[in-house]
Amino acid sequence: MKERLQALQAEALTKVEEAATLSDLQDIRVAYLGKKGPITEVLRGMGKLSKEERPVIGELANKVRETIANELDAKKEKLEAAGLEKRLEKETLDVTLPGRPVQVGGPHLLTSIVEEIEDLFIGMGFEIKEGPEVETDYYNFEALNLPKGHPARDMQDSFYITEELLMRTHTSPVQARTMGEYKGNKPVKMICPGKVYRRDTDDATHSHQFTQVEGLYVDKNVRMSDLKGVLNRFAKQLFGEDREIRLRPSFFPFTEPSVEMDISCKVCNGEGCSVCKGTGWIEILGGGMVHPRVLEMAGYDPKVYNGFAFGMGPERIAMLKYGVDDIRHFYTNDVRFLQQYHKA
Ligand code: 2NM
Repeated sequence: MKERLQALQAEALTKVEEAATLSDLQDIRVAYLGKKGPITEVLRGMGKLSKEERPVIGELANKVRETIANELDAKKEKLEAAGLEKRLEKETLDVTLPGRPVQVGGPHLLTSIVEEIEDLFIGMGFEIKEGPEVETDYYNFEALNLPKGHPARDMQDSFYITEELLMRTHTSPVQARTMGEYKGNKPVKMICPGKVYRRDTDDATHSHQFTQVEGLYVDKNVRMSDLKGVLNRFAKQLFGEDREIRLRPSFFPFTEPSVEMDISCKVCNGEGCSVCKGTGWIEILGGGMVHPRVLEMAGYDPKVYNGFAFGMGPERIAMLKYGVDDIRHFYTNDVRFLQQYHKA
C-alpha cells in the first residue's frame, strides 16, 4: 500500500509538471484528489490493515494528498503569472504616441462679428440693449413714424401673429422702448443687436430672419458731424485704417435728414471692380438725424433734444469683410464653412 501511494504521488507530480493549462490542473486535481480518486480509495481500504500499519499508512496518505495539492497550487500560480505576463505584453500601450486631435467648437462667424461691433461701440461709450423679438405694432411701426397705411408697412411684409403683435422687422423698437424708459429727460447712447424677421423669399442675399445692429445717440446738441465721426471710427476699426467713408443722401421714415454710408472698396482701392460694381464704393449702413416726431412720441422735446441713429446688417458686413458669397451659409451650419472662421 505504501508503494501504491508513493507511485500515485510520483505519477501525479509528473502530470502536474507537464500540465500546460489551468484546465489541465483542474483535471489532475479531480483525478487524484477527488472523492472517486485513487487516494480516497486507498484510505477506504485501510480497514483491512493491522492496528500498527493503519496510522503509518494514514499519515502517508495525508502527506501524499498534501504534497500533490501543494504542487497543484504552486503550478497554478506559475501558470497564472505567465498568463498575465503574456496578456500584458499583448496589450502594451505606447503612451508616447501623439493623441487624436479633439474637435473643438468656437463662436459662429456672425457671433464674432456682432461681438466685434459691440466692443467697438462700447469703446465709444454706447451701452448694449436688448428687447423682445415679438413686438407690438406700436413699437415696431407707430413709434417710429410709420403710421397705419404708411407704404413702408407694406414694403416690409411682416410676420404678423395677431392684429397687434408681429415678429419685429428691425431692432429700432428696442430704441423706442429705451427712450420711453428714460422718460425724455436723460441722454441715450445705445446699440441694440438682435434677430429680425421679414417675409422675404430666401436667396443669396435675402433671408426671412437675419441680424441687425442699430445705434442711437440722443442728447442736447447732437449733430450730423457726430454721426459722421462715430461711423468713420467704426468703419476704420472694422475694415482697416486705410478705408475712407462717404455719406449719400437717402430716405428713412424715422430719420430726417437720412443718409447711407459707403466705404472705399478694399479690393480695388477705389479704382472700380466687380465687388463695388465699378463705383469704388460699397454701401454698408444707413442712418440719419432722428425724426422730431420719433423723439416727441418717446417723450423727448425735439426743441431741446436731438439725436442720430443708424442701422446695419452684420451678415452683410461679414460677407464683405470675409468674402462670403451667400447669406444662407450663416444659417445652414455646415462645419466646413463655420470652421474657417474659428480663431486659433
Ligand atoms: C436705419 C437707418 C436709419 C434707426 C432709427 C432709429 C430710432 F429708433 F432712433 F428711430 N433706430 N434706428 C435707423 C435710422 C436705422 O437702419 C438702416
